[in-house]
Amino acid sequence: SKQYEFILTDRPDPAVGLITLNRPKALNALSSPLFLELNEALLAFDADDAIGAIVLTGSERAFAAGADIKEMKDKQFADAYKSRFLENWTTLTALRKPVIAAVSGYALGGGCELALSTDIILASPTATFGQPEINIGTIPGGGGSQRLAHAIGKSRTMELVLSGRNFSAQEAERWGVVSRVVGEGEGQVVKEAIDLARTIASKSQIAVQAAKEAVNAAFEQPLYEGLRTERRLFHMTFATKDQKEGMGAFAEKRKPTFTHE
Ligand code: CO8
Repeated sequence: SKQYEFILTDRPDPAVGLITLNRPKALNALSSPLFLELNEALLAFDADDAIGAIVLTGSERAFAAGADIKEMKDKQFADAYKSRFLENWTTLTALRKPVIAAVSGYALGGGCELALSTDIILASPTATFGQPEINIGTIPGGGGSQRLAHAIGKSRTMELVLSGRNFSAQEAERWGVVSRVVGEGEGQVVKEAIDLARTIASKSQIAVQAAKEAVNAAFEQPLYEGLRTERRLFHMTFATKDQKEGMGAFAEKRKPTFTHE
């Protein structure tokens, strides 16, 4: 597979793409060059028909400690605005395939926002989340104020974003920011994320894509529209071979073989 400078890519299973952020000396600070590579790797896995789900992770010490402060510190408004600084962070949210974040260590600022942009977050007990931008004279810019507010409500989001205090994996689990905290042990969170990705990849890709689109509608549309989106996608599945195979296999008491058609 392609060699990158700031990330590693791997295929722990033929149907699973793994991307590891790899700027250890900077705690995986999300520089622009890193983000270009990340987007390239995400789009390549997304376009690969053999891949059913993608896992995104960092190191034991840091998922990512934020956008690169050293790169940003002298930036001027005109340049940031004209170049749409960091707008390419939204590439991840436009993928068809599910992305699972496996978070160990620091997920701060843009690192927390990157995790929040994925579809499912699994956390190691060591994970530390936070939006500390207020401590350096700015505010979240990668969706943190919006996605946290959706996930955990106004009062908690205000407290975190205005005070800049970090929150633990346990708090993140209690509040529903992450789907679960996995057991202790080095590499455990990545292993469990790969297992989950493999499970998802064993389903019909069309059904998985439709399910992801339906759940996202709950965050992007009013309830009435979201319900209609879901129903239309549900009806759509009846035009697929995978639905015939899935329900046929159930009736015949055998395991389905999905062909993603
Ligand atoms: N940017 C650049 N370098 C970083 C960053 C960062 N965000 N975080 C850590 N580093 C570097 C340090 O400068 C240090 O480098 P060096 O060895 O050259 O001095 C190295 O990583 C190791 O860090 P520390 O020595 O500080 O390690 P500690 O264990 O003492 O502390 C912390 C770890 C607590 C994580 C600490 O490094 C820290 O506070 N980091 C900054 C956290 C932060 O404020 N993040 C938010 C950044 S702002 C942001 O993300 C805005 C997002 C906007 C997104 C917009 C999208 C559209």
